Amino acid sequence: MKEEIISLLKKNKNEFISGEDISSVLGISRAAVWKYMKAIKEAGYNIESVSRKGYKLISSPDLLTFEEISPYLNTHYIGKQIIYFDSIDSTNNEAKKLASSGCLEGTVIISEEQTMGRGRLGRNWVSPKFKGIWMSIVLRPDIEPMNVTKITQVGAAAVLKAIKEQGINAYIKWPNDIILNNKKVCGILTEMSGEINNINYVVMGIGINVNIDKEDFPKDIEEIATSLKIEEGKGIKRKTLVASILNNLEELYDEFINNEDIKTSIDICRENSILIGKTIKIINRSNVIIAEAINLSDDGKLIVKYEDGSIHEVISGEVSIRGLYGYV
Ligand code: BTX
Repeated sequence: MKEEIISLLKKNKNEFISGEDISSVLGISRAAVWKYMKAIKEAGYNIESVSRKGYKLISSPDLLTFEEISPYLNTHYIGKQIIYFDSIDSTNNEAKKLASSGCLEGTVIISEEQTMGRGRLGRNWVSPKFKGIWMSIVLRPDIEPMNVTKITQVGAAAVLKAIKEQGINAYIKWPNDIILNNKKVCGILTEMSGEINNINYVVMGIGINVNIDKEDFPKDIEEIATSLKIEEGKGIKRKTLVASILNNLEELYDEFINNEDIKTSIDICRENSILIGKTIKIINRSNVIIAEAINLSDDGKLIVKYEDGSIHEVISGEVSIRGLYGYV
């Protein structure tokens, strides 16, 4: 009911709507209107209430609910369902549950905080409340399972485009990080359920450090992690950034799935790569190889030159990449 009242207030923006009108439109008592209005104000909505005139919405908070994000969306299916949590263990875990019980493709699970956010290979992902974008998108691609790793590149390209639309110059660290001033500002975790030649679903988890302050990062990652706010010196509106990521994602993902064409995404990853031209360490379990990153192949593999001059293609999912002297 809170959602319905917020959407009524938004429809009547700049005007008062009376408690009586709200109660008759929504079929609830005046006392219930008053109770919900109190909860809506507590959630951060600035509402002017004047006796005999009613309620007027002055401003909305930067919450990542469907009501706040949807006005900025121009997608057909991604984000048409946004399942919102105040707090959750991991949006990827929830997305996997919903995906296996048949939720629609494009369903987005988003939470203001994660208590057990996950990175790749069982690593953790720091996800403090109201300070980032912690979301997972359920996809049902009709492609060969071996091509699923390419979806991470589509996600990275969508996030990079959205960050650039904010006027911020970031880079992609193949395969799944976005980098700002040599530190990690976003990570992507793509997980799949399927059989040898059939995909049930893919969950793409995106974590972006938006308004995190320096002191929010634990000591062990403060050298490698940063946020848009730390680097830009000002807070960024999360809801428009979410919408812009989903808008870009649908466009690039459709191109990949419908036309089997990943060119636009790979071009974005290549043009904005922080690795190409650098000497890197390729870490595969305890095995470390020093190589030069030369290019991205058209299907999203990292092309590297070993010290003996031989050329190899690295498939994401197998390895971690580090710079020779630091994170990138
Ligand atoms: P990754 O394995 O590449 O990165 C994880 C590593 O990054 C950690 O071991 C730590 O060193 C560092 N790290 C942890 N938290 C942060 C942070 N907030 N910013 C920068 N560096 C950090 C990257 O995995 C994939 C992360 C995906 C996160 C999303 S959030 C929504 C979804 N739900 C979920 O549980 N995970 C995904």
